[in-house]
Amino acid sequence: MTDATTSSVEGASHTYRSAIKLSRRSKLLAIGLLVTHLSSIVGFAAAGDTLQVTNAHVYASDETGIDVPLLMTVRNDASEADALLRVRCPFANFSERHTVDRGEGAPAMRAVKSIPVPENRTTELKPDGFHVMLLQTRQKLTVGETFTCAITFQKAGTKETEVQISKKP
Ligand SMILES: [Cu+2]
Repeated sequence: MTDATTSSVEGASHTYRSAIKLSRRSKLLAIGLLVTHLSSIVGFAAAGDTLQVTNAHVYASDETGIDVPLLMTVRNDASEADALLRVRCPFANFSERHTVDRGEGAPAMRAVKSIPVPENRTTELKPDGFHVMLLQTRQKLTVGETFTCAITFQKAGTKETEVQISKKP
C-alpha cells in the first residue's frame, strides 16, 4: 500500500518533470529561433546603415530638357568598398555617372560605369569630380522643392533618398 503510493507519486513527479523538461526545451527552442530571427533583422539593418547618403541636391533651373549634376555626400562605414551604380529621379529621363578629366584643354566630363565609394571614408560628389548627371530634365526645378530619388549601390542596395532643389551658389 505504502509502496504503491510512493511509486505512483514518483511516477507522477517523473511525468511532471518530463513535462517541465519538454516545455523548457521548447521555450529554449522558441527563444533560440527568436534570437536568430532578431539578429538577422539587426544584422540586415546594420549592413544597410553602414552607408549613408546626405545633402543630396540639384541646383534650381527654369529650363527643362537640360542635364543637371546631382551632388551628395556618401558616408561608407563598411569594411569593404562600395560603388554607386545608378540613380533614378522622377524629374529626369536618364542618368549617368560622370568623372571630370583634366588634360591640356578645359576640364571635360566623361561617363564612367560606376562611382567608387571607398570604405571608412566620406565621398563628396561634386561638379568638378565624380558626380551623377541627371539627363533631360522634365520640369522646372524650383528652390525648396524636394524629390525622392532611388540611388543604387553595388553592396548597400537601393536607397530612397530625398533630393533638395537648392539655389545655385
Ligand atoms: Cu556631369
